[in-house]
Amino acid sequence: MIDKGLVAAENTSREAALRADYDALGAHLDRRGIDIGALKERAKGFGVAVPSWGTGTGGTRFARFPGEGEPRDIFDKLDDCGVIHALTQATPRVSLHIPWDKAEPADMLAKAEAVGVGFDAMNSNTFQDHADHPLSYKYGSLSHMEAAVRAQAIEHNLETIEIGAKLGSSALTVWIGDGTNFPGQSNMGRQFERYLSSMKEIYKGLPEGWRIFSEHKIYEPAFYSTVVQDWGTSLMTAQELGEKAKCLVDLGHHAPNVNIEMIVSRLIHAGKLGGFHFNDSKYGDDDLDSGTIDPYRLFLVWNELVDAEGTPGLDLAHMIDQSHNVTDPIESLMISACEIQRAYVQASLVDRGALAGFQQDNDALMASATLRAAFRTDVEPILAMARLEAGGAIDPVQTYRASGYRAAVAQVRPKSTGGGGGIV
Ligand code: LRH
Ligand code: MN
Ligand code: MN
Repeated sequence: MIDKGLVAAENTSREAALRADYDALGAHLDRRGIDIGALKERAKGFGVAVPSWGTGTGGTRFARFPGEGEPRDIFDKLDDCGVIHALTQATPRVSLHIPWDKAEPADMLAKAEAVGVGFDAMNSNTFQDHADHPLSYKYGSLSHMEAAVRAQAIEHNLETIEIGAKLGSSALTVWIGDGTNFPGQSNMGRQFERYLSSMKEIYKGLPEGWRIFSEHKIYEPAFYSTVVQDWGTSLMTAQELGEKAKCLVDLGHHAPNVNIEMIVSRLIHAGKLGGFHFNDSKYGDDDLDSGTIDPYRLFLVWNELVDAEGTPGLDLAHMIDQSHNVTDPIESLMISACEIQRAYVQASLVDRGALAGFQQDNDALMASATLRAAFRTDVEPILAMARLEAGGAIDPVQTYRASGYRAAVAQVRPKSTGGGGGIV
């Protein structure tokens, strides 16, 4: 883990500059009628879950280039997640993927407690074959033609819930790769019906207080049609299943230029928004660090969420879903957590009264300028002060580098081999 003394020393070297920046920003916001202290408290209350699978180096469909000190198992991954939370104070939970993270639940709980994190939504996996599943998912899982394959996939989801229940999780995210590569390969209507009836079986197995999230994705691994390809299908699914079913929006799962913030608004309207997989992308499901390609889009998504605060029943699971090929995953996940938190704080300083007035008057120019005024405000001193006061690092990445954590774990974690891609 990261030595607390090191964090304190690193913070001491940056504290005077931070206080000066924070005071200057406070005076600036005060002139705009905004209380910096209230924003700092919001920043402190923010949390986004880290994906266990994001702590390892991902790959492309072509190759994987492993880094030093890659986590060997869920216990190493939890160590890494503990580091991310210790430094950012913004990632209190971890989202697990089964079977990738299968281990004795009591041991996972003990490890999580030791490193100071809890568990968010569980993820099932029927987009690849499992060593202990006799039947293949090559031609689908929950929507497969064969009842036996569907039953095996349903059973896996129920097992994932069972593991999650022992860990204190209360949600299951279902993403399937089912679809087709060629027109005519499958009857799209009947395939969707098979999917729905499988999901109904899983829904019946949800324990009290649990929710099920359906995650849509436009394409990949299926390249012609995908069973749960967009938010319309996801919404239909959630509506047909019932109250405990919600939709999960992975920002990378849409066609380029799709207005994701509007999808968010519609799902809130329907009472069916359940959570997010945050990441960024330029072309497809690129799984790049949040806020590194289109930070304005991230801000606009948060603008909808902040605007909807207080909506009855709106209870969102915020998670990151990324894959790292050329960066240290811990650094990338810290950057993402901070960028998501930044968008949240920036969205929190939108002058909503003024915005409503401009909308009422059809003053498009000033309405848009009102959003951009919030987006342009550099809230870094607020984020850094929130981290400092919560016991984190003013500069998480530099503090992490100074700690030598990666080199230290590389001593005990054997170098993993490269090979093909695989992570979706
Ligand atoms: C699919 C996806 C889904 C999976 C994860 C590994 O592209 O976004 O959430 O569980 O990637
Ligand atoms: Mn995802
Ligand atoms: Mn994805």
